[in-house]
Amino acid sequence: MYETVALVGATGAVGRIVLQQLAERQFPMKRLKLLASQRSVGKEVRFQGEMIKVELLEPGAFKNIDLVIASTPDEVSAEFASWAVDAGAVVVDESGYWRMDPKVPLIVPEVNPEATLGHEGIIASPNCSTTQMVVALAPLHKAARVRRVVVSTYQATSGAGLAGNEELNDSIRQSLAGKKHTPKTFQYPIGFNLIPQIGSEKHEGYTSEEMKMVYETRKILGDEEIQVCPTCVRVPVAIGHSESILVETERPLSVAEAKELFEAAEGVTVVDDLDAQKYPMPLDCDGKDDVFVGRIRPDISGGNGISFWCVSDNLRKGAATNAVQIAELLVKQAAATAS
Ligand code: 11C
Repeated sequence: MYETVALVGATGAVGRIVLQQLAERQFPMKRLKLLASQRSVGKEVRFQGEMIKVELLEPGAFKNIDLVIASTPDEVSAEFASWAVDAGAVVVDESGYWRMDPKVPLIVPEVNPEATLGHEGIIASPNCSTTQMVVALAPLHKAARVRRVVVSTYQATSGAGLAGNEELNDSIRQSLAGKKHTPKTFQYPIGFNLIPQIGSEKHEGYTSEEMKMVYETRKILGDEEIQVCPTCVRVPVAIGHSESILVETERPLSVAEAKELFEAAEGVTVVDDLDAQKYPMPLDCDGKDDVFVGRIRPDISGGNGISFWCVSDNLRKGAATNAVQIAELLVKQAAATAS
């Protein structure tokens, strides 16, 4: 089973929430080891009332470890994952490095849990903007086959880690003080601004973040014919990515049917009453694990689509919660195999 767990990247924005989630969800483990780069070695992190020292991420660090949950930059994951797998551990990886590897399942437990069964030691968790979108699209895809998606994102600064939120605060402070803010994490000052670029140019003017939404959506929903046209925008919000989504399905869906499908879907909460001014907003979704959907309406531009608004805590369902849910799925599958 998965009794000894190593968390790689415990001091980062996502790592901290993974720790909270392991405790809140009472993940059934006997020992937790914290690993990080040299910069964080020796720091102490509180977990369930106990202080745990961060140890060095090195080839020998995974001896007697059953399960690794990792939130690191791509290049770190590229290096350490084989150390862990060679030592016999299963890695649940939140970086972008392994996601599109054909041998690596890319998992959102509410959507494609069965895909974990063929894993060869590494399981990837998707990009946060993809995760919330596929949780919402999955019930529509199952019922009516998704053909085309046009999505614009409004992504929180915490998507860029702790440094992103520090920069948001600095930028707002400097702006209010009438001073010039020199950005380090984002391309431009983010306070009182929007930046229509996340990642670098990847394909025909689309950024790496946008192309993740294209490729990862197809892999998770298991349909290479789904067309996705994304625009990813950084906004001055600390936590919670929002998305405006227009989805076209093979079989036309009415608004009432789409709403019923959302309401019945695991991991989706519908907040949709325009007259009562009820719709999902980042401030309300901060600290929650579900994907929130509202503003469900028909495509009045002549297409066969449904338009909706989707918000989720990018550090929780977009990252930490999804990874811990994958770990829970592994435990469940191991118990089913053993019985
Ligand atoms: C952001 N979505 O908001 C990114 C962060 O591939 O896991 C996560 C990047 C990734 O900047």
